[in-house]
This record gives sequence, C-alpha cells and structure tokens, in this order.
Amino acid sequence: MSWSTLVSRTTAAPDPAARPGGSIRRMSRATHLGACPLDCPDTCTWQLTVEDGRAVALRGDRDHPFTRGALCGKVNRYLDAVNGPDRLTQPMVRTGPKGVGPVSYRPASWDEAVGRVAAGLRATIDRDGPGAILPYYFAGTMGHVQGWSMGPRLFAHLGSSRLQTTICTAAARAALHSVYGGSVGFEPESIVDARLIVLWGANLLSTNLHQWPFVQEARQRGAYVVTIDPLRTDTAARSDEHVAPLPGTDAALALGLMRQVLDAGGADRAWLAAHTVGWPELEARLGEWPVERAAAECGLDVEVVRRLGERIARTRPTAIRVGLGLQRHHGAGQAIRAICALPLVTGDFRYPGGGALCMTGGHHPVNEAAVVRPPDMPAPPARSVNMSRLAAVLTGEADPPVTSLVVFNANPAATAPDQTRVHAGLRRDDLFTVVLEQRWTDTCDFADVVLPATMQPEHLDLHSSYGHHYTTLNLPVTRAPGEALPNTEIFRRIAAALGLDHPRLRDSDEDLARQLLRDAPVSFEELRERTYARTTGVAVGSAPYADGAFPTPDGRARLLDPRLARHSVDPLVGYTPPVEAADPDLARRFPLVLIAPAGRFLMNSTFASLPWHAGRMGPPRVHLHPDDAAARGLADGDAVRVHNDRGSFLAAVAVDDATRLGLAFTYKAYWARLSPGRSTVNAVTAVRDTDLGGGPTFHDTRVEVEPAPAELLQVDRPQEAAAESSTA
Ligand SMILES: Nc1nc2c(c(=O)[nH]1)N[C@H]1C(S)=C(S)[C@@H](COP(=O)(O)OP(=O)(O)OC[C@H]3O[C@@H](n4cnc5c(=O)[nH]c(N)nc54)[C@H](O)[C@@H]3O)O[C@H]1N2
Ligand SMILES: Nc1nc2c(c(=O)[nH]1)N[C@H]1C(S)=C(S)[C@@H](COP(=O)(O)OP(=O)(O)OC[C@H]3O[C@@H](n4cnc5c(=O)[nH]c(N)nc54)[C@H](O)[C@@H]3O)O[C@H]1N2
Ligand code: SF4
Ligand SMILES: [Mo]
Repeated sequence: MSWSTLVSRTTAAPDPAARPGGSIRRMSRATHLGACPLDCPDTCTWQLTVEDGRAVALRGDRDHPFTRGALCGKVNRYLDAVNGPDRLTQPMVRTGPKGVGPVSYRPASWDEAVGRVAAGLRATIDRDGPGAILPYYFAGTMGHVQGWSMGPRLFAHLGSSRLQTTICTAAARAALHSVYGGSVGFEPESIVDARLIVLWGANLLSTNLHQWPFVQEARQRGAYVVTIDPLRTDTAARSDEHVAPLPGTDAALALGLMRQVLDAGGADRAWLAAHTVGWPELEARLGEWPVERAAAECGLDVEVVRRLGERIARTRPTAIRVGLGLQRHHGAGQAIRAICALPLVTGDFRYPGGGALCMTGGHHPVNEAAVVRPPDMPAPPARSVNMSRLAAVLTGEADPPVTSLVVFNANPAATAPDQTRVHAGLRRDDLFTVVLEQRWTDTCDFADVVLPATMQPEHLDLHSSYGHHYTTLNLPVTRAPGEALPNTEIFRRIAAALGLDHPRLRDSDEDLARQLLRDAPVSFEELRERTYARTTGVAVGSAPYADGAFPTPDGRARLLDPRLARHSVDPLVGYTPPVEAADPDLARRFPLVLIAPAGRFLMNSTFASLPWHAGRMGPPRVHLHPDDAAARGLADGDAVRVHNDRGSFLAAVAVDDATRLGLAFTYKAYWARLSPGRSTVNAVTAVRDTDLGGGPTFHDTRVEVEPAPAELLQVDRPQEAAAESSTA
C-alpha cells in the first residue's frame, strides 16, 4: 500500500495543545486519516486536518483502493456538523412538558444527569423488571465501538429487552442468510469484469457513490448497464437501460427473468446441480412464470422483460448490485431471495464480476456478538423487541410495557414508521426516556435527559463496511465541544452510577476495539499504523464462490429452504405481493402508492437541520406524475396534505415525469420539528413486518393528496434553527 507522505499517522490522544486548559500554547497543524462513520456502504477513508485542536479541513484519501479520494457532497460539508453552533455541549434535564423542545430543559452537570438516568432506570427495574428497559439504537454511526459494543453490553448485562435491529436490512439479511448462508456476494471491485451490470433497486449516485467508477470502468470495457427502479433516478438516467417495475413486484420480475433464461437455454445445469439445492423444484415453479405473467404483475411491457431475460441468458459475467430500498415492501424476503437466485441459475458466480451483491457484511470477521455478550459476563435471558414496531411497542403492544427507553445513534421520532403513534408513545408520562445525541433532534424533544455525545473526529471507532472488504480504524484527533463524551464513556458512567461493578463494564474504547478484532486478520497495532486493511480473505477481483463453498453448512446455495416454513414463508423461491400497493379496496380511497427513498444531501435524518444540507434538499416535496397532478388540478409548488388512515404530512407538489402514473415519492428523513405541521412522511407509513426478518415496509404505503392552504407550508422554525440559518 502506498501512503501520501503529507499524511501523518494519527496518535491515540489529541495534541496536548488542544486540551482545554493545557499548558502548551502553540499552534499545531496536522492531517490524520480516519473513517466516515455514516450508514453508507462506502465507508470512505478521509484525511482530516486539525489545527490547534479543531477540525479545519476534510477530504477523501486518494490511496484507498475502493473509495479513491473524493468524499460525497454531503460529507464534504461534514465539518458544518462537527463545528456547528448547535452541537450539544452539556447534559440537559427536562423541566417542562414533553414534545415541546429545548424550552422544556435546563443544563445540568454530568453527575446530576447520570444520577437521574441511573435513578430512572433503577425505578423501572424495581417496579417493572429490567425487561421494561428498551435500548433503541441504530447506525447513526456505523462504528462498532460507539455503536455496537458498550451500550448493548450494558443492557445485555442488565437483562433489558434485546433490540432486534430491523429498521434497515432485516429482510435482506434473512434472505441472504437463507440463500447464500450470510450477507455475502461477488467481490465489489470485480464488477469491472462484468459484461452486464444490473443495478437492482440501487441508486448508486446517491447511496453507493464509490461503486460507480467501477461500473464506469466496466462500461469502458463494453459492459451494458441496466437499472431496475420504479423511479428514473440519476443512476437510472445514466444507465444504458431503465426498467421501471411497480414497487414491491421484484420477485415476480426475477421469476420471469429466470424463466426466460431457462427458455433461452441459459441455465447452467451442471453448476446448479453441483452447488445449489432446490433447482428441480424451482425449475418446476418457473413453469408458472412465463414472461407475460411477470410483466403483467410488474406493470411492464412483455418485450422489456423478454429482452432483459435474453440478455442475461447470453451475457457472462452478469453482476447484479442489489440495493436496500427494494426491501421496504411486505414481500421483501422473497424479492431478495428471487433476485439472489437468478445468478445461481446462470452460474454467474463462476466468474469474477459475476453473481449478486447486496451487502458485504458477512465477509468481515468482526466479533460483535462476543463483545456485546462476553462469555465471562453474566447476561440474563431477555425478551426481544422489534425496533421497527416502536410505535406499537410504546402504545400497548409490549407486555409488560416499556417504561424506560434509552436512545443512541438514532432519531426514531423522525425515522420510525407510524410517527403519530411513535410521538404519542414518546409523550407518555410513565415513560422515562434518555437520548444520547450530538445535536437537538426530534427525539430529544421527548427525552427526560439528553446527554451530549462526541462526533467522529473526537472518538475512537472501528469500521467494517457493508459495500467493500476493508476495515478502518478511526482515532480521536480533536477536542470535543464543551462536555460532550463518547457513547462508550457515557455508558461506563451510567453503569457505575447503577452500582454495576463487572470489569467488562469498565473496558476502554481501545479494549473494545481489540476485542472486536479478535478474529480479524489484522491487529489493533497494525491498524493504528495503517488506518485500514483488507480483512475478509477475499482477493481483489476474485470469484469467491466459483466452486460453491457458500457459508451454508454444506456449501450449497439454497433455492429451497425448508426452515422458512417456520416463519410461514414459502420454502421455495417465489413471490409475495406487496400489501397496500396490491389492495384494490384501499386503492379506491388512496389511489397513490408512495415511496420515500434516500435524499442525496441527507444521511437518513442526519444533516437535516444543517443550513447547507437543508438548502440543497429544499423543503419537503411530494413528486407526482404529471397526469396524477393534472387529474387533481395540482401544479408545481402547490401545497398539499398527503394522507391516509394513519396520519398526514404537508408538502409542496413537484410535478415530475421521473415517476410512473399512480406512484408518488418524497425523500425520507426530514425532521418533524422543522417540517410544516410537525410531521413527516413517516406519519403515513405503517408498522407492518416484512415476510422475512421482521423489517419495516416504508415503501408499501398508499396515500391520497389534497390541496392545502399555501401558508401551512411556512414553517414556524424553532428559535435555535432560525438562529442557525442566519449564520449560513
Ligand atoms: N445520500 C444518502 N445516502 C444514503 C442514505 C441517505 O439517506 N442519503 N441512507 C443510507 C441507508 S440507511 C441505506 S439503507 C442505503 C439505502 O440505499 P439504496 O437502497 O440505494 O437507497 P434507497 O434510495 O432507499 O433505494 C434505492 C432505490 O430503490 C428504489 N425502490 C423502491 N422500491 C423499490 C422496489 O420495490 N423495487 C425496486 N426495484 N426498486 C425500488 C427507489 O426508488 C430508490 O431509487 O443508503 C445509505 N446511503
Ligand atoms: N419513510 C422512510 N423512513 C425510513 C427509511 C425509508 O426508506 N423511508 N429508511 C430507514 C432506514 S434504511 C434507516 S437505516 C433508518 C435510519 O434511521 P436512524 O437510525 O434514526 O438514523 P438517523 O436519522 O441518521 O439518526 C442517527 C442519529 O444518530 C446520531 N449520532 C451519530 N453518531 C452518534 C454518536 O456517536 N453518538 C450518539 N449518541 N449519536 C450519534 C446522529 O446525530 C443522528 O441524529 O431510517 C429508516 N426510515
Ligand atoms: S457518506 Fe458514504 S460516500 Fe459519503 S463520505 Fe461517507 S462513506 Fe463516503
Ligand atoms: Mo438504512
């Protein structure tokens, strides 16, 4: 590996001159390598320039083999978030009603705040048992240390409810586990060798930017690129072909394509016989899936499906990059299974650049389970609670009820489905809520105690990636603002205040990183020297499953999986239709299907309050096909209320032929407290599980839009947000 001589290795501790009250008073300037912490498959290595303890410049690291230099637009402005005037710098305790905002809070010392947290948790334990405590966390940082170690460890030791972390990839994980034995697939850098690339429900230019140059390289070598997406995204527009199925019908499309491959003589029978189970059963089922049926189910022209099937049948290698957005429908498990089955039928895993890839996580040997539940630390049995059901859990579904909620690395008041009920649950008087945050979010509005957390330049973390094969170490190199502390340290303090004295609850961040790396082919020391390393044992450009050897017990991929019958899922690869989209009665009342994919300048709800990012996103909009807008007498910019039986949100109409007739879209993860009417798209999304994995169904939603008075779009922005904008 080559290194830029301009880049100094980072040290574990910040420059002494940077410490508040430090006695050395000289100006220091150094550039350090670190990792972008965001929930993005790319996990970029970055170069952070620090001057006198403060982060002053950020750029991509050109030497990184996958991310190769440029950061994305939103993270080019990451220092707005780090150095923003709105960073939380002190613990805050509630003095007024819930749901109002910072006016209901006063600053407190760490001792007082942590004392309150311990007392609140202790009251729940004494009254309702430890299972009535629910930790709620997700991928605000993808870091294993600040995300998935000390916090979950503390709650496991207490016997709190165990969080099923389903909000994003549960259906895909379950499906990948069923078919391939884990979250594995083709080697992402090998895509340059593909002759046909299918970007299936994946908007690379917004959400997996650094895969795109590899796709372009393949194209220069003659590859043809097809995007399968109900919307003409930028990625679709820049592909050679765009296929726009109805949302939630991907399994039907995959079955039709497999049938066409079979009819065209493109099935690799020898490879199927050697390396899969269930091919005879699937072949029989494909008899029921002529392209005409698939096309009708997907709302596509028969010739489009036939031609794509023929192209796949004759093109080796074909690489299918599977996005995460397509799994936010009820039939997601079957959809991902069927898509993953397609390259098994064609034998594509035989070739570098062939096969399917949804997530690379299953290749990385990071030892998370053993860090959360170390063998030498007691962890009583506990019930599981599905995070995607938070609205229901907080409003009656949980028995016994949840009476303490500890939120970190997540903003469920904005991002969880059925927002009206989420907010009602969070408002409960008998719920004690603690939020660890970097800035004041929607969820902070409902907290009893808000604790200020550090950001990436200020803490240690370890990142594997779900889009490539490198693991990156990030060391603290700047001083945190005010009294902000790393999540890990906050949990160590809470454990101590609770009187818990197990030594595992005192492990340092470096201890945790070493434990996480126990099974990895790279040591903490090596990473401290090199920042990142390839950690999966899969060579660049290789075909890891050319000879089968999938991580299933017998090494075979599964087209038939009898274990799924336990979950009432068809053991054979097949099709589960969406729920709301396919409901004719509901369609009469709510004629529009609504999806809410990722916005380019946000990262879920992270950045939604920052002036630059909010400015690039613009106000919430609902994009309607021109004929849908015309049928309702709506013009571009008109104010509408988007509603169904669960709730509503206000938005401006964007008349947009990037979508199909009957399909509306908006971008996910605006903040309610900064939105007109204080609600977002998640006011209309449902608590409903995917067929496999218990994931959410954000895109399986029906709505209607109706005109609203224009003045309702004027947001009464809370004071602190207004102050922030004026500094832009
Ligand atoms: N800029 C930015 N990047 C992000 C995020 C962000 O919010 N902003 N979020 C991050 C997170 S948490 C995740 S999980 C990933 C998500 O990464 P992606 O999966 O790439 O992102 P999405 O935009 O959710 O969905 C991708 C595409 O799927 C399409 N889609 C929706 N329903 C269907 C369907 O039924 N079938 C098909 N074929 N396509 C469908 C959408 O129109 C969308 O264009 O991105 C990560 N990266
Ligand atoms: N309608 C709709 N809703 C969706 C989706 C959709 O497609 N449509 N997508 C869903 C998906 S894919 C996902 S992954 C979820 C994501 O939803 P969330 O998990 O809620 O993610 P974010 O909104 O990014 O919120 C993360 C928060 O963590 C904080 N944070 C970051 N790092 C740290 C840290 O080190 N310490 C602490 N204490 N806090 C930190 C950030 O400031 C931020 O407020 O949203 C889901 N919601
Ligand atoms: S969000 Fe993704 S693309 Fe952007 S800098 Fe972070 S890892 Fe790279
Ligand atoms: Mo996600």
